[in-house]
Amino acid sequence: MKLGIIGLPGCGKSTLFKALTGGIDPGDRKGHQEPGLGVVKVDDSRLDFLGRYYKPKKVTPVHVEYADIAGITGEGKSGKSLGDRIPAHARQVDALVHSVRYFDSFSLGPADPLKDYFLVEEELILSDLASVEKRMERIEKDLKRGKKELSEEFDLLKEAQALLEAGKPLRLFPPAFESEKLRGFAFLSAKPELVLINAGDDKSPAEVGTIVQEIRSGTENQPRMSFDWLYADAEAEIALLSPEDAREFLEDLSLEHGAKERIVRTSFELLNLIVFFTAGDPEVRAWPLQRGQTALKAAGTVHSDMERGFIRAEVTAFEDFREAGSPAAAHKAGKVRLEGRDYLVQDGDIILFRFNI
Ligand SMILES: Nc1nc2c(ncn2[C@@H]2O[C@H](COP(=O)(O)OP(=O)(O)O)[C@@H](O)[C@H]2O)c(=O)[nH]1
Ligand SMILES: [Mg+2]
Repeated sequence: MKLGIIGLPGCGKSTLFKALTGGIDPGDRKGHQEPGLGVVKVDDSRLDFLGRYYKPKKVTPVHVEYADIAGITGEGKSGKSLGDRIPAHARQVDALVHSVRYFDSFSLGPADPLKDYFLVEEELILSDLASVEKRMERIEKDLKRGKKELSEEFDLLKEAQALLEAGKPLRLFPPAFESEKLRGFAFLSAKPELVLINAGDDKSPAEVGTIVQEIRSGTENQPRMSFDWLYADAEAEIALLSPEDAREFLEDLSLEHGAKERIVRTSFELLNLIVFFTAGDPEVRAWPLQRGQTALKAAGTVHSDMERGFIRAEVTAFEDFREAGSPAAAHKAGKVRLEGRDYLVQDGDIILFRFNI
């Protein structure tokens, strides 16, 4: 899972990146097009439990990759299309983390989160509009040459264009992320987006709540969006501390978990991801999976051979395993289910795939 942090210059992207990755410093990236990259392990107490039980050589958590993407300049109103100024990396991520400044800054002035949010959204929309129009021009020529098979794509693009021209993101146009014809464009305004308010420590949770509410109503409950907030400056410092010291500071901020845990959780929800486990001696491992996917798809996540030669899945819900205390006890209690390829995997399933190739 790859998440790209976007936002206006000085909104706190690099600070946020540090808070989320546990202190990795993306450095001074001014003028760089390469994003800072950081990989974070996703903590999961269920995985820890399985690790303690099996004592395998290797315990592998889910990993989340964050990219600190520079380059959104917020000059959309000047009439220039900024499509080419948004780094290509932004298209390759599974979701955007849109960082919004809610702290006053000496160089940038007082915070205006609502204005900043929509400025960046406009950039995403303009960027997508540029891609759509470029492709439409191309297709128009091909259609004249008789390539009729492109007309369906053209019609979809035309609908997307109308929406974008009205200043709306493609999140509102499901074919933009569902249709085979359009998915490949990786439209920015169609990506799942976590709006993350970066608050100064003089802002109260109630004040942040008001800002979130304002952006929410301004975006009219668009799908594929979620909201969260943090004190990025403080959390970037906390991310450097030992777990014990960190806990103390988090308590001072009335927070139960650090930004790292909270934001990963919100991102999982946003992307509709669940976790299943494979457990045995050489390796105990957590795997991310789209909610609503089948056992066959889960098998393919682990290994393509398991998908090809799939026979069945032996499934134990994590809570049942914990209660039973061992695989044998789980069997005896009738908690190990034999499931076929169409079984819908549930969050926390421990799965043994039987396959034959
Ligand atoms: N007061 C305050 N300052 C912050 C916060 N987050 C970032 N900053 C400061 O804002 C400036 C820009 O932050 P940076 O993370 O480099 O922004 P970027 O340009 O988006 O990567 C830095 O001086 C940060 O220390 C915050 O939550 N509160
Ligand atoms: Mg930066």
